[in-house]
Amino acid sequence: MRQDLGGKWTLNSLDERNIRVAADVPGDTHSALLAAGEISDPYWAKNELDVQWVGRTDWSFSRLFHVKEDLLARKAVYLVCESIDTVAQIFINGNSVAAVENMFLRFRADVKPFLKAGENEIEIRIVSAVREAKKRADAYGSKLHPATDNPPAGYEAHANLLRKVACHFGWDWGICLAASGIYDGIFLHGVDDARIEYVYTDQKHGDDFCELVVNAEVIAPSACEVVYEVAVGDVRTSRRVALAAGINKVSAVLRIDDPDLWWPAGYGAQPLYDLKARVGEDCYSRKLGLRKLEVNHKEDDIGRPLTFRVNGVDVFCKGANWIPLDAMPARHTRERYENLIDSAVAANMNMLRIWGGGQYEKDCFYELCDARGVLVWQDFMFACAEYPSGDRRWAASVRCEAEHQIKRLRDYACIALWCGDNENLGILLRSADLLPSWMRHYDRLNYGILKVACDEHDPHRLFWPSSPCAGPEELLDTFNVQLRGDMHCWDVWHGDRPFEDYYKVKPRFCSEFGFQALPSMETIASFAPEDQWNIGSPVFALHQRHRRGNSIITQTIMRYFRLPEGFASFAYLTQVQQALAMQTAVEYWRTLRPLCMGTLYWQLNDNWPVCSWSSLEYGGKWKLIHHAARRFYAPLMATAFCRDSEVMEFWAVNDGLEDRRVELLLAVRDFSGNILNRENISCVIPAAAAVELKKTPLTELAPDREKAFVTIHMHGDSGTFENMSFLEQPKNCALAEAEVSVRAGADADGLFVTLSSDKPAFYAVAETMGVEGEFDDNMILLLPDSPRTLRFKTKTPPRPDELEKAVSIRHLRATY
Ligand code: BMA
Repeated sequence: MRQDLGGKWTLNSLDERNIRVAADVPGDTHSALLAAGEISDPYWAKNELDVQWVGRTDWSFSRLFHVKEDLLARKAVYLVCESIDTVAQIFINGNSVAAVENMFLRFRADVKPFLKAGENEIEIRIVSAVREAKKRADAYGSKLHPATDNPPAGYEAHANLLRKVACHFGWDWGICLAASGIYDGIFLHGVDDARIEYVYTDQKHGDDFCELVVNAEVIAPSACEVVYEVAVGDVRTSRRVALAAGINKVSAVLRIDDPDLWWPAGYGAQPLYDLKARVGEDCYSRKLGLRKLEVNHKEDDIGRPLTFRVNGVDVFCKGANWIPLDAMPARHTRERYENLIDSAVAANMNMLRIWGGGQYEKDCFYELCDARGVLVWQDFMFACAEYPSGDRRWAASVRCEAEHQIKRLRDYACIALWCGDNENLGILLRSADLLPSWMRHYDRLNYGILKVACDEHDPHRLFWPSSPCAGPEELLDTFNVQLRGDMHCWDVWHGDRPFEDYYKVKPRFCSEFGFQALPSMETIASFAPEDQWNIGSPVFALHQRHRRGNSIITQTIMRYFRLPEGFASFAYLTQVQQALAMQTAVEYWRTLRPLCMGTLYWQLNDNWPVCSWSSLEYGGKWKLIHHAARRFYAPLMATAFCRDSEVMEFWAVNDGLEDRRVELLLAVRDFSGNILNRENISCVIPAAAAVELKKTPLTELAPDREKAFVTIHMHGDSGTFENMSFLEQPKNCALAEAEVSVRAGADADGLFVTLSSDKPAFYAVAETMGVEGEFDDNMILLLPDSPRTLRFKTKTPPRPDELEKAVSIRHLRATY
């Protein structure tokens, strides 16, 4: 019997401000204060600076609730809180029930002795995380290396002392709010006999069957005998089990013949079985995907691979890194998760990495990944810092956290591996002065706690000690070392290197690499007044958290392009260059398969409106790179690039399980669009392979590389794929001025616009400021006599003539 305690609570400040406002639970401090008008929108302009006091204040969440006699008639009445953020004391009717200090742990305790029939009060007092973290840092025996680079100067940076989302204190893309609150479920659970705590299955796959051991962890208030019933799809079994008082593990074995296997997106369907378990009167149900997952990281003749294999098939992992979807946790709604995950899948992604500076995600995240076929690289929540694993209390809490999260998540088909942290090993190996103490802390945490928990509770999944790293037991800084394990390749961004430097890198699996861009004008307008639309302005300085972010962006524009006129053109060009950076890396690395078997760029999403490496803006709007990702991650892709400045290589990549016959037209054109040189190739691109189509010296392709460009048109059963490459940096090319015309219309499939151009128009983008909606493609090449039709997706369709009026076009030549 459950009684939900979510709903309207009261939020009080425990200071002289004496603020008292209504608060939604689940919810956070800032969302409640914003709704009550106590603070202004922290995402607007420089308001962040005015709300810093919220994270420095102690808060109390409280509510009254009515308890009925029949709840109190139960043997035990548990209070269950999925996540309390973070250091807090729980009171019922004025009695202190418990202290909590880890938001990644579920709290559960029998509170029956504190309850009475009729009206009751619950209060959760949360101390300021900012002050508490500082206090603990000062009290810790030695100085712990905090995540210094990332929280902006002036903020306290000791998130490593608390079990709280690290980026709540700010990151190099993240606002510092240090929100606190009560998240996910909070309820009373009255029980008489056994209750199910966790259910988890072991899958053993044979040729045409899957043997499932369905284990349940069951808690019984006293010894008893109950029936344990399990059903998976229409196969069921039941048995009587004797339970002792306390924690019990019960199991049942089922055999599913000819199972419908679960596949990552692009490799097959995602059938999910209904799993139901019952122990006495307590029931449990979930969806379950059946698949065999292996990870190959055995030394080979090149180095050490990292290859994910699902149902015997090696999967080229294509995706991005995931950060928490909003700095105000009350806004973590299922609808927004769905929107982002759908956008990832629409861009042909099949893996997301949950980055260790954020949070173990809500169940709905993993449910959606299971349903859509998105593999999940799951970090434990440790990032870029030294952790106090020498502290017994802290270590015990993290042990419980790891166990809880593994047990909670291990039955999701999508989870592909457990990873100890983000970058701790790499950073510590570079910090010679901190090495001995940090190495001890790292070893105790990653090998002494996390690996042990994985081996015990999820022995069939790989534990990867850190990202990046060369693999279990190896101590190698793989920020730059290639050919072993996973790599974070940051030289182009952090090292101010040209995009062509990606051609010098051969990763086995690149789990981070990225390039920043400004968000769209629409998103810019949502955080900056018009007089601040300039990256030198104070508002832009605050909405850019990487110290050199704006200078790297600007300098790179100067490397490749002519200086754009006007802020909107500048913003557009930053998005074009971001897309080109990632396209350069991914297309090349995909041609290296099977040497390289994965690319996850940094980063998929934003947790507030900001200039960052994301491909989806705050709110989910696609940056141009996301449109480019749909192409550079296409299962069947063709590309042309010059690794040295003299030769152009043409490649095709097929990630699919079937050979593909394709017809290719490779053309060299001048800037009026005339074909100077063409070649038709008809060939088969074998399954799971990259094929070099040809290699041509640039001098043979075009006498003057500043006056020509290359187009690729590939056609086959699975549709058409197009790509283009310049032979020279665009700023040196003699681009023709192009006149693009727009015609809007509507048909049975909805609204569309058709774009035509008299001359080649590069990276052409259609925008609709003021009319809400998105085009299904963007950043395209418009060739004369080849109009392109873009579909317009919107919830509130305008008339075609209104759409036509709202559309504005940008393209490269029009920026100067
Ligand atoms: C990597 C990530 C993040 C960071 C990003 C950009 O190091 O793991 O910590 O936000 O680079 O600097």
